[in-house]
Formats: sequence, C-alpha cells, structure tokens
Amino acid sequence: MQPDTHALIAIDVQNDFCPGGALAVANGEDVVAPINTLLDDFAVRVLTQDWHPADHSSFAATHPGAAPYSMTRMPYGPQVLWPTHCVQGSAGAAFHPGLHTDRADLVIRKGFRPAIDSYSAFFENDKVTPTGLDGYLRSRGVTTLTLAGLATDFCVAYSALDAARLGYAVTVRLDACRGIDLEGSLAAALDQMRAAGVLLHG
Ligand code: VGL
Ligand code: ZN
Repeated sequence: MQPDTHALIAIDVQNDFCPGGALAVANGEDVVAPINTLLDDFAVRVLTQDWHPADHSSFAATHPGAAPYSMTRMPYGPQVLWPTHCVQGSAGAAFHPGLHTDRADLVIRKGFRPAIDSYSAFFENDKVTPTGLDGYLRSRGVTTLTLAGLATDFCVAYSALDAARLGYAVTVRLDACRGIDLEGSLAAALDQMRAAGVLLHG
C-alpha cells in the first residue's frame, strides 16, 4: 500500500474515449484493468471526468463549417476542434462500466465552462483557471502523484506537466494509458513530460 502522501489520479476513463465512443482512443478500454489494480494500491484516489455542455467551444459542431480534428484559435491560444464528446449527463460521459469508481475519494469534473477547454486536471486550457484539485491534494498532504488514463498525449500529459510545474513528484504509468496521436502529438507529449522531470513508467 502506498503512503498517505501519494495519490493516484485516473484521467477520463469514460465511454466516449473507449472503442465505440465519440472520441475513441485506440484500445482505450485496456486501461481499466490496470487502473483498478492501482486504485487498490493507493490511499488517495481521484478520478477526473471530461464534462462538457452540449454547445462547448471545443466541439467542431459548435463552429459552422469546421471539421473535427481541425485547429482553431481561442482567446487563450490554439485549440483542436473535437468531435462532440462527453456531453454532461450523456452515456458517453459516464465512466467505463468496468472502472471501480466506488474506490474514488474525489471526482473532479472539468471542461464545463462553455468558452474554455480543459485537458489538465489542474488548470483549464487558458493555463490560469484552476479546477480546485491542487488545493484538495495540498490539504490532504499529498506530495507525490501517479497518473494514468486517457488520453496519454492530451489530458494525461497536460495534467502531468501542470503537476510537475506545481511541484509534485509525478509518475505517469504508460502501461495504464492510451494515446490519440494526432500528427505526432504522442511523441511530442512524451518528450515534454521527460523534459519536465516526469517519470515515465511501463
Ligand atoms: C481529451 C480531447 C478532448 C482527453 C478530452 O481526455 O484526453 N482529449 N477532451
Ligand atoms: Zn473534452
């Protein structure tokens, strides 16, 4: 069993990111079994849930004529336009049915502000709007994080980079992650995480 200072953060293990979902990550459901094992090993356990309003600004459908996976500019910077996914209350936004959600101490929802996407579990894509997770972890005395989930190169990587910047010791369990890999985004994310001192395991 890990000590009370170590938390597991399981990122976005939701139906829409698994095969058959609206933004399916190849073999996304493969993360469920290893994450369930990790949930048993950690004293502090957090799940994140991508949680968008139906007209979210990160959806291609919200921008007439825009194709899914094209790029746009938001006031806060470049933004991929995604297929409509993880709409609040939808079946696609629900956790994968095999995930042991009862083990979680906290579920943090992100991406609910219509004008800002939120990949990271800590800050929205404007890099300044906090989700509250840092305060939660600090108030529980957590210093060390293990991250796993979907997708390696978006929500997991952004969370790991923010966590490292906030001063946590961070490990990403690649054996319990799967990636989207949009135009080299997976290799770039792995490089960025290594450069930030994130330990890549598995
Ligand atoms: C994610 C794209 C859009 C993720 C969420 O969980 O990695 N990717 N929303
Ligand atoms: Zn999303």
